[in-house]
Amino acid sequence: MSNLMNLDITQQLEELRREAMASLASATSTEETRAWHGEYLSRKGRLTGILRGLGGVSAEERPRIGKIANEVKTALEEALQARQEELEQAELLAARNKELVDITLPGRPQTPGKLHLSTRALREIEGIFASMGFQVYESPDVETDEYNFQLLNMPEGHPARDMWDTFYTTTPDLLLRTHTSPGQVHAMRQYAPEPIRIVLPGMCYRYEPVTARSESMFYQVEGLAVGKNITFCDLKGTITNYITQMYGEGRRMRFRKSYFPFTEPSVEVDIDCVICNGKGCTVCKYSGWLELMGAGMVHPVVLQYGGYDPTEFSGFAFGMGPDRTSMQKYGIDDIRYFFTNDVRLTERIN
Ligand code: 2NL
Repeated sequence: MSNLMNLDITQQLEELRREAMASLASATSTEETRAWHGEYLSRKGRLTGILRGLGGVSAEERPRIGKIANEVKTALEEALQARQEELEQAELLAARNKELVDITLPGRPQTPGKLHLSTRALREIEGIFASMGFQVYESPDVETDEYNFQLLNMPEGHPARDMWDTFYTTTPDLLLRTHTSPGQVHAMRQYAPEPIRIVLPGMCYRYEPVTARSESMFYQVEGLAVGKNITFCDLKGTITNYITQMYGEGRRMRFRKSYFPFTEPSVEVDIDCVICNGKGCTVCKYSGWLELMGAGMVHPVVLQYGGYDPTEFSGFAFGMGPDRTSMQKYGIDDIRYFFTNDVRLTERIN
């Protein structure tokens, strides 16, 4: 009876070893090896279960069976250790490969920086007028009431002041220019009585709600020519040449009567829509025409304020919004794009 039982325990141990080894070999993760440890080697595991049976083994047989049990235990522990290391290594490698950068892949292309569309428009316009002998003149964004209004034929209380909702500073009479025209007066006063031909690009400010069509800050480019015998024909010729260089040969052009306090007579200059060729589209709001600029002959009073004798001198002037010009030319439907720093705007013109 005792011998039978001993044989049985020895067999059980051998069986357990075989089964455990096979099971361990098929474990595919450290998680599985931990479960395997629980099943075979833990305090509640199957090896312990078999060894409980040792209590019924005779005292002479116990050392021999105990030795076998220990051998099985050691063998399983060593096998576990080896398998665990193997799997840990594989798991580490797999985790690393998942994050691995393939250094043989081509790099992401760097997009070269580009000038802002407003800057490009300003330079294009400046270049065209430079070809006709105009110089670029710049002046401060902060102006006095005198330069922004009074010297432009708008004394205090003049109704035309209502055309500009102005940002005032906390210093009396100091404001953000509502147009670049005060710079033209600076230029006249600097150069009179020499004849001048200048373009004046710069930021202007108006206290207006921001919409798709108007921003509270915006670029303006003004032009001014003062000299002897300058006529409305010179204005027409200059603007015609500008339109040809900017939009190509053969555009239709029209002048409509208008009003500005600083010019007389005053006009608005339109060309037929460059998007639909005058058929009507969203850019020209189905009118077939694009408003390019305001213009006119410099008002005698303004010439006088600028230091030129209006009986001897005359001049023409014009003003346009270059961002609006770009919108018309490239079909951009919202002026706010010019301030949102989205590089896709610069891609419009390439
Ligand atoms: C517009 C109209 C204009 C001027 C600007 C000007 C300047 C001086 C004297 C006379 Cl110093 N005129 N500038 C003249 C006519 C129109 O701008 O709608 N601009 C966006």
